[in-house]
Amino acid sequence: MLDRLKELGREATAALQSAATLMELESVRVKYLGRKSELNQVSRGLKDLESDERRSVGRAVNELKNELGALLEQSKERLESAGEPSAGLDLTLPGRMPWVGGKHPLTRTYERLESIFRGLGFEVALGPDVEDDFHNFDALNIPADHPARDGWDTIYIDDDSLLRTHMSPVQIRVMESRKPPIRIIAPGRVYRNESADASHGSEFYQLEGLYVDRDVRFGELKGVLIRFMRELFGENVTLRFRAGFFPFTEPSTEVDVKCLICQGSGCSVCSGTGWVELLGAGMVDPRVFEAVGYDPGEFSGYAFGLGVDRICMMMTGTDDIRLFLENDLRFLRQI
Ligand code: FA5
Repeated sequence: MLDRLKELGREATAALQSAATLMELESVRVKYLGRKSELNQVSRGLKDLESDERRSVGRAVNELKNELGALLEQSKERLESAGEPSAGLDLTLPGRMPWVGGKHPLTRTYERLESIFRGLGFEVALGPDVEDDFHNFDALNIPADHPARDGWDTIYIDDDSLLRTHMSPVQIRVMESRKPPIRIIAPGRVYRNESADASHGSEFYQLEGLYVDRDVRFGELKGVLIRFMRELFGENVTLRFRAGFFPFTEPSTEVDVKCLICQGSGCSVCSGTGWVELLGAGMVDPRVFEAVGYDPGEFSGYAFGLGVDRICMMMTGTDDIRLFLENDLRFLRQI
């Protein structure tokens, strides 16, 4: 036994002295001085030895432990002074990524919509948040005394300036500035003086689309909207085209998607109906063409306006539109 201890001592000394890193030193310590080391086993077996042998082996074990302990300290100092990092550092652990922020879910949704429509040949057009009556209403065939104005609860700034209630005024601005063919999308924030609930915001985002050329048909509008919805939600999305009314389109339609929050069984987002209205659309009314100086006998077109927040809700499974503007990082990090 004493011979074996001597041999063990020689091996451990050589290993401690030749350890090149603190990590290597730590494994040498575990091997020769750790709980499962041979030296520790000898130590634990002392009680089974005859008393003479127990005394001599016990002394040799203690001396060896002290010697190796001192050697371990020396080697540690040697490596640390040579610039080795602490032995507690586990280089195999994955790093901690710093939080670098990210895009708001509404921005991500808009970017996705833009990329789909760009792929379908649309370019982006912009307009001002503060509009006048002419662009927000009159040119869109909604004169001052028209009851349809009630449909947009308007926030006026003064007699003739207001916060745009929808993105359709950008259609007018684009048509005023150029001739067909026109194929644009107009994204932006809109404002309505209405009280918010799970699916209605008083500030929200819309994306308007407009295509004007010769001989544009309703079938093309339907085709573009179906293609767009399938690109966005997948080929199996269930859509519903309902007859609708907008003063600036005729005929008009509203398009609903089967609620992706409750899969159509009814929830607060779809008000228990199983369907969520995502957009309004239709063929541009001849009176709109007249307002911008186009000949309605020569040109035809379609327009649509979709709710970006509602689409974002469907894409992210968010069941309350108000969460998007609360800026609670716990929510924003989650989706
Ligand atoms: C309009 O604003 C029309 N300008 C859309 C349009 C454009 C029709 C071109 C025809 C041709 P509407 O008010 O329905 O329509 O709004 C369009 C979409 O915006 C709705 O389908 C819905 O997805 C979204 N939306 C409407 N009101 C709210 C609201 N309060 N909160 C969140 N999203 C809304």
